[in-house]
Amino acid sequence: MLTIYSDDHHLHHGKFELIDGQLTPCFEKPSRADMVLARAQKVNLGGVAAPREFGLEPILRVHDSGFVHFLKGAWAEWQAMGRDYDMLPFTWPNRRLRQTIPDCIDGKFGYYSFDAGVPITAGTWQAVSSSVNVALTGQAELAKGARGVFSLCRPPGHHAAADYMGGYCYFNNAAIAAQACLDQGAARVAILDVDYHHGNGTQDIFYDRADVLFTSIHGDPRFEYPFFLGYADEKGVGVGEGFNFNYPLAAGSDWSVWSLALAAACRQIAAYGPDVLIVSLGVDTFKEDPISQFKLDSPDYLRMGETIGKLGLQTLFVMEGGYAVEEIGINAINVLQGFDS
Ligand code: Q9C
Ligand code: ZN
Repeated sequence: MLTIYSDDHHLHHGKFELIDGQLTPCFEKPSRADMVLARAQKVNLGGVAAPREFGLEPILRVHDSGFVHFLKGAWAEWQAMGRDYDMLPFTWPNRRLRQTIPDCIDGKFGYYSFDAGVPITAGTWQAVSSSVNVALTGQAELAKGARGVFSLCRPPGHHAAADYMGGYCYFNNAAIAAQACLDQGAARVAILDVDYHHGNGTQDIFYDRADVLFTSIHGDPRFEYPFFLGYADEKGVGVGEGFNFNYPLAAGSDWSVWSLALAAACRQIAAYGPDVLIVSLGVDTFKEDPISQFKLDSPDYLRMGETIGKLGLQTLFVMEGGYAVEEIGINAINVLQGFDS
């Protein structure tokens, strides 16, 4: 399987995030993607190609134009305030607050985010733009006929909605790739989100649509981030009703439990009959993951890939989370090797 990868992700390296009441070095760091790339090369997964440039047009098919331009100009605005350390938001338009876009950078950042897990640095715009190009280049390879392609995206994307970022995610790489498939003539795209966290951004983007089926297996939001979306009764709305399926699981879930949810999700995907499958591939379900509470082991990822492969669909794998850096390469590439087997 071909891997699409750009070194530009190194340009995004936030310093701190707020965890358990403490400013902690960011878990979402460049070594994550470096380790996945190293493993793909070590096992000869199937070559590595650089992304092509797609510009803003495919991003604007999914994201709000005000949001995109805020992100593009944010660092310059921050610097104009005489600030040269990482940007972080700290106030959000909660219930009964005005949904208004203030003039100042701190107000705008709050408006266009839902948590403080999204540091913006000097290189963030270049990194997030390249991450989208990595996803779109993978989609283009799929359109040319590949059975499976791996877009080694970093930063990840599935927590980002049309007009807000959060949870280490800025642009929703998987959603942008799905929309590109539709814009090139696909009738239906299925998304399978196997990251430990619910893909709230992806769900929100396609919630009122029938042309994208969204399925997600994740830590139950009653106890796990993102807390405010990802419950089993979220089925879609309007013409989108019946095209959204969440599988929230208890803390401590291992493969015996997780694989039942995967089987159920695969049945939904097969019944939908999509032209293309996009997998939001997070491996933070791993038993040693520092911020997660599932118990998958490295060989389980081979079985995960095999099960996905049995759907017999053209499949784009888009990298999302996974914070056990030592094993992230083995686990992510195991999914792809299982798929190819
Ligand atoms: N104390 C992805 O995996 N922070 N994002 C949790 C818990 C947010 C994860 C803090 C985790 C976001 C792409
Ligand atoms: Zn995650």
